Amino acid sequence: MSRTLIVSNRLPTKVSRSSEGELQFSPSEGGLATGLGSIYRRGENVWVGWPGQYLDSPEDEQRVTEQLTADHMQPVFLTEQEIKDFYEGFSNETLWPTFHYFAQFAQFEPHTWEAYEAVNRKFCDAVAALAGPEDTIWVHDYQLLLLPGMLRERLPEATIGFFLHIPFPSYELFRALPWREQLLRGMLGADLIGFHTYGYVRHFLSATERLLNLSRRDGLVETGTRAVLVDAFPMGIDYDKYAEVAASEEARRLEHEYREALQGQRVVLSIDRLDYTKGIAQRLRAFELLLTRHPELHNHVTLLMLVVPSRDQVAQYQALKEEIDELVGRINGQYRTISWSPIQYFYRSYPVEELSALYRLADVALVTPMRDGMNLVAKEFVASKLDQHGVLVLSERAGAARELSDALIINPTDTSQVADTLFEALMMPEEEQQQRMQGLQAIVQRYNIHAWVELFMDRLAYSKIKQGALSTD
Ligand code: GDG
Repeated sequence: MSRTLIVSNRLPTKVSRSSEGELQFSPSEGGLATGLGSIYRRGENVWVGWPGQYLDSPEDEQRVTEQLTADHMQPVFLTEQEIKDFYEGFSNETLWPTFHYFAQFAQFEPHTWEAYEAVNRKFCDAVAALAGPEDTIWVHDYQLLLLPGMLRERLPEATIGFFLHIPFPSYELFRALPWREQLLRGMLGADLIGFHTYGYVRHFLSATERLLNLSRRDGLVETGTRAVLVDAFPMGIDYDKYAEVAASEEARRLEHEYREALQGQRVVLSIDRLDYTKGIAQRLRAFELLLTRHPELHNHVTLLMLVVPSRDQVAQYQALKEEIDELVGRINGQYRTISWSPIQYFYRSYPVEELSALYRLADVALVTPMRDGMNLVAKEFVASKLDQHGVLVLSERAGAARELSDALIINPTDTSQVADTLFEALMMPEEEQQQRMQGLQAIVQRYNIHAWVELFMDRLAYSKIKQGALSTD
């Protein structure tokens, strides 16, 4: 029977250690895990990836493997050095900043590149050991750009799809990478390469043309021996699941509890992983400007800001955490009263019911990344608004802005515009809110995660047929 093997750096379950040293299993946060969470358990499908924790004994590895394989997952274990060089190093200090236009943060270290190659090879071994000839292999994201090429060498006939969850940058950014040709060739091992938007597709095609001299025809890149299909697939969410949680007794109860505690405040909501790409500090400055410009809002509006800890071993993330702590302290220090705190800041992760209660509660969702492949938080907010009250303020530099045109679209570096738009959102008449929300819901409901998977898989099957036709031409 044919299966789909999903391959990504992180598994949807993460392993951690309790303070007593016990192994614990919990769901991973992040767009990929939440997005594909409902897919991988179907049939005989398997998800291959790292469980997010260094394990120092074969017994622990054995235990984790047993537990995960029983739930459709195949772990790939990383050594401490690999975590440092492959994950924190090349993935998060070279590729992540470069692809998000933070070139000034990018490190170019030959030893982290070597670790990146070695870990991609490790994943290749794990997938090759599992894959049957009928299986479809679907590789995800920037940590595994070399994997499709390695798999193609090992399994020339395999059906391989690749999807990039972050932006593909413009040629001028991409060409700074010393290993740019190898990275492109790695991706081109796939039969189908998917991105969230046509903008990213265009950047990728331009890079293959200018760096590898490859021509393209009908959306296919000709590599000399094969033709690779490249297309845009804007990722959706499990709409029904989010709507269902929002309708649950628990989400309603929590919303009621928070509403009581906030005593009639209007609520602006912000939810992100801690990341410099998400524009969290700029957002705080825009909120501060709103308070400066509109004293009438004092005591009446609260920014609820959830920041989920992420990559805290990387220097820039530690610096950002300090900057946020300081900004929140300064703004609250300046404006707070005995009964009002302008910003309620939480630095931890929450269960989905609590997130859902916050989505329900919010009058405005403020989503202002500097760069974001897609941004699922914006879509989850929309799906949770069962009463269609609420306004989405969204950065033009999130992939989601292409689809969600009924949001109030802003330029995240224009603090003044963000502050004014936030004011407009807070003042928007109920009827306009409902109209816009209906438009947003129609899009998010229709182009949901199931439609996304189906479309990607259909195109992958089509590209394979096309490939067969080309090789017999
Ligand atoms: C990458 C790309 C792209 C957040 N806090 C909690 C929590 N979350 C969940 C949200 C959402 C996910 O994490 C975040 O997804 P995003 O899409 O916003 O951002 P990234 O993690 O950066 O994801 C991004 C995505 O991949 C998919 O392709 O959209 O552009 O950067 O689902 O709900 N979940 C829980 N507790 C929290 O406290 N349980």
